[in-house]
Amino acid sequence: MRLVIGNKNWSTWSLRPWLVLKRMGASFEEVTVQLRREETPADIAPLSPSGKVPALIDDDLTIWDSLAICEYLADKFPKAGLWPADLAARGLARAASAEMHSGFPSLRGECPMDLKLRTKADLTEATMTDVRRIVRLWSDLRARFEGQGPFLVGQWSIADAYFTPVATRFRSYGIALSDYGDTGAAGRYAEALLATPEFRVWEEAARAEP
Ligand SMILES: N[C@@H](CCC(=O)N[C@@H](CS)C(=O)NCC(=O)O)C(=O)O
Repeated sequence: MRLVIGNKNWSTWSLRPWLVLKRMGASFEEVTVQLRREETPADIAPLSPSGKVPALIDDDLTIWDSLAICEYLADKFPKAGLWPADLAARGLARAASAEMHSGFPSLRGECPMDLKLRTKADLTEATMTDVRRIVRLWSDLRARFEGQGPFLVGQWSIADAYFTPVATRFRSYGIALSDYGDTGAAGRYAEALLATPEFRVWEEAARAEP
């Protein structure tokens, strides 16, 4: 398998399936396309029909879009446990991932992932609303699955891949979750996401990018 990704410092959508592949211990080749360049569309075109990264190339099949790639991997490798076995936990993990994949436009637009950045941002009301919702979502699921592990629904799942870039944004833009309703669980969850060995490998590679 080959995973086509963008720059590690910026490409949140690439980070998600990359984390999933690493977490499951899959062997795959990374193909990196430099984003934000004049030649970027021409470089992506032969690799991804949507003109966007990530894309997973598995023999003669190309799957584009981060969530479809994660679902494809979960289907192809059912023993990897990429979604929880429990029906309720799986439904909730999927709902959280889908909400991230399609939502929070204000946070995404105002606070793009930049792993090297540390600042204190003045957020707009719309972004503050996004942050409050994320804190609520994380707090509710952590309360429900607290006894089952440190991740969103206990054990690590695709949902955690979806929220790892969000945790980096909170860190980069100096967003204190306690200002948005967190009583501790959301902050601890964000720390757990940033502490996984897989994310640390990605982050180190991002730091080395020019
Ligand atoms: N919904 C898509 C979004 C993919 C996306 O927007 N990728 C960006 C990079 S993170 C991209 O390829 N942009 C093309 C460009 O910068 O020219 C997914 O989940 O994969």
